Amino acid sequence: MTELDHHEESLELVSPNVPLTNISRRSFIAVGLGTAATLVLPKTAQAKSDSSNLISSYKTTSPALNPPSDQSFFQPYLKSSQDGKVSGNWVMNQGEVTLGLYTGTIRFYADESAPDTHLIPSPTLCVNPGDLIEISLKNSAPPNDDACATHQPNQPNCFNSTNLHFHGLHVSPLSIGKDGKPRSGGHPADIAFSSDDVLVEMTPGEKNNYKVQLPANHAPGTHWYHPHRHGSTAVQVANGMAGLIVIKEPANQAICPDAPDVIWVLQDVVSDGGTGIIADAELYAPFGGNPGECLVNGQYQPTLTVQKGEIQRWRILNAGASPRTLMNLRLCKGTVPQSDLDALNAKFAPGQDTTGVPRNLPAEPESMYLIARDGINLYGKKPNVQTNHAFSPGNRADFLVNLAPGNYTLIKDAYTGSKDVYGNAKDDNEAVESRATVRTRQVLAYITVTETPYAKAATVKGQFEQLLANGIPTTGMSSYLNPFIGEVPQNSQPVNFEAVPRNPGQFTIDNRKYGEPGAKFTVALNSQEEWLLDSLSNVTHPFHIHVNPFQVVAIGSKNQQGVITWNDIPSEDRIWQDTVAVDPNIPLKIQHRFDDYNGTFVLHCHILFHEDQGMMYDVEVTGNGIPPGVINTVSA
Ligand SMILES: [Cu+2]
Repeated sequence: MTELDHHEESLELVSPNVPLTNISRRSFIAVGLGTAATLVLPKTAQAKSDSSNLISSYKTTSPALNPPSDQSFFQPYLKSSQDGKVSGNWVMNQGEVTLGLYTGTIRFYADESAPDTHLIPSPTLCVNPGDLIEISLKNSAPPNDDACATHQPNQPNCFNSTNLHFHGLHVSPLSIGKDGKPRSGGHPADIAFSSDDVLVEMTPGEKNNYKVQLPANHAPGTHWYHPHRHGSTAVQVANGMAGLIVIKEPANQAICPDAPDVIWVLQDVVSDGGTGIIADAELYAPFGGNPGECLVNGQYQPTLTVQKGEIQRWRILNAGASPRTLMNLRLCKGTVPQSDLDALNAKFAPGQDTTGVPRNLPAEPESMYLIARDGINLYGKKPNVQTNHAFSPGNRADFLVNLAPGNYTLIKDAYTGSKDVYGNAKDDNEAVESRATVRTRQVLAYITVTETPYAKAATVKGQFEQLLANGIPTTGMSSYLNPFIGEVPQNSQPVNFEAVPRNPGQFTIDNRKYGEPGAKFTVALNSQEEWLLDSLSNVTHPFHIHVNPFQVVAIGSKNQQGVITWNDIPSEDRIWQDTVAVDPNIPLKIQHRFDDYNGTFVLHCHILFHEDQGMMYDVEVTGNGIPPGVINTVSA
């Protein structure tokens, strides 16, 4: 037995989140380099738990979603609601984890019954409109370091303090106090339960109950959850703390109901230059050129096998936290080797002349059919056929794919910006500057479509053709997605993102950092407003706002004198989303309505390293809305 064989055998008991093939490659690299890292590997294996420790309520397939024919393509564990409720007892823990090619001591979610078994990505919660999400979360991480007690405002801090955010959900942003009254933030000692309240703070040892009541008319969609405590958000999300929330389509809104669902959670691991993971304060240093890799469901470059005629619905989440994960998401024909992308990355090394060098790899494109952006269906529209999708941290994209037998490659290419509201990527000659992404292209996954016929091919084909002919029905569309009424007043306060990257960076909105006087919008319940978003420095910032989605209604073009020419989006082309990349010199007008829920929540840059360092505002909706834990019984 060779040394390499021995290591592979030692690692067979790792959690199923870590594929053996990845370990093999990592072992191979370590052996090939002749470093001491090989000696560490058996210890890594011992530190992990056998997958049989996992409680049986977690599955990777469920009748709630149509499973793909390929049962070996790893899907995150899944919990489905029963009798109107999905529940879990979770801990945030810290321990040694191997992700893709790297190993490090990082923070993760785990089930209370197996607290040392990391769930990366975290379980997919599969629910229906009107369901209750009930999560008891205990912070089992070690105590915070000494710097936690003395940190300055908007300095990354207290990396072991946490909370929970439900990104994309139209739910209350408040908690209910032990006195029975709605409240914002505080510690669990004063809280009976929380809805989507990101002002809550859970220090190590504290436990909080989350009861997130979806309204009966919640739109179906692909959403997600992650920690959102200002100061430690980026570290924890970058460590891998994120999971999907799928709100199932009611039968009258179903899109290609027999198409199998494939979940793709894209997470970025940032490495220390060797085989270690950067997991703490060093993450906040400007690191556009840092090594690392983007994983799919915790796997490095997995292969998805698809049967002939198996039209699939891909639900893709960009759970990245850093500028590295701004990307163009491209499906290409054929097998693109990683070496082709590495070669192009090398041409953008600092100091290189990139004149005439293509930003996006020349490759033969394959079509994907966008049916939802940020989880919200393109109601009343036909699927948007795309080959290159500008995809920012926080975004979701639901695509139908209809692939002929053959080989394909899904790649993370350099970000070029969006040319429209559907996220179609700009061509090379109009690409926005994106320093972090021109050096981090990679293969995300390989797809092989076999000649084996898919059992339900004829049924799915019929549904797909009907969808292409008729578009996505508006039947049952939720009231909070209705068109705006009359003139939408413009708020005179702009959302101007300004970044001065240094260590620590200077990240402001309209010259204010989070918590400073004026770093707040106050709006009335059920009012509608138009806001202006702009990036005043040469960096892209993805704008995200909690609780209510918005529509981009105009895309600007700023000349060198700062004069903006506006290109209005025709009303029939407008779509709903909750996260939009704001590129330099391309300001946006958005319209949103503050329906149903009062209370304070936040808007922020979804490059979470920027958020933690100040790029966040409070948004207070005044009035009497639906309190936490109360269901809105409106049926549409
Ligand atoms: Cu930013």
